[in-house]
Amino acid sequence: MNIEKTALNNKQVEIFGPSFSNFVRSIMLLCEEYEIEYTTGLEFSGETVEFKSEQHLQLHPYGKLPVLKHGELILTETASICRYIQTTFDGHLPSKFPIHQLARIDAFSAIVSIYIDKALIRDYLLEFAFPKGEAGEVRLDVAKEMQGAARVALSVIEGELLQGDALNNIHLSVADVLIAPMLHYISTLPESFNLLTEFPHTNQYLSQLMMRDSFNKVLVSKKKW
Ligand SMILES: N[C@@H](CCC(=O)N[C@@H](CS)C(=O)NCC(=O)O)C(=O)O
Repeated sequence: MNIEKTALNNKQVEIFGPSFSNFVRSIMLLCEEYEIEYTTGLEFSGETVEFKSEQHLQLHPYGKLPVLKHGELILTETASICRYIQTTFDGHLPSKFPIHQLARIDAFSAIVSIYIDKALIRDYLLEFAFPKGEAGEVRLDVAKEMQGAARVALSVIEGELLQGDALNNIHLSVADVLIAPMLHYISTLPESFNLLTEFPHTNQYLSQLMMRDSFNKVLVSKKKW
């Protein structure tokens, strides 16, 4: 109980994972929004933890990133981490989102973390970020093959923007911070691979989010694909 109370006053977290990861970026966005101090990288609890090492597997049984440390609490899975941060640091949350809307945001966050991330990031963007061609080149044919599923993912987002209430509300939702780093990465792809241009509401939504200082700070692209 005392430990939990202390946590509420402790506005410092460690994020285990590199700052280029879209999921790490989701947590960084929330930290920026709530003015929480954070670190990123493979340093955790004062030690360097190698990716997929025994230590890493103790933190996450499937060796995934990110992992959060807040005081005594160690937490995995980005959507759960974001929910924890929002409920811990946003005293106004109950008045921002009615319970049914919060439940729909939660459900859409799962859709984003599981299916949309796979289609946009794992199977598509990563072809550019970590090219797997024989001479280290981007396999454009593979990327093209993945465009169908990426378009489906973007149409799910477009549909949610038009008919749902998980995204683009007056107040930022966990689903917003999960989706924004994914969309931002897609927007940085070479012209014929930037599928965002085919989805006007989604494109506009990203532009609006990028007007926030925190998004502008965290969602940077150093890489020229
Ligand atoms: N379900 C996890 C997925 C996290 C995830 O896939 N993270 C990527 C980095 S962005 C990762 O750990 N990739 C390494 C791997 O899959 O082996 C979450 O939502 O946090």
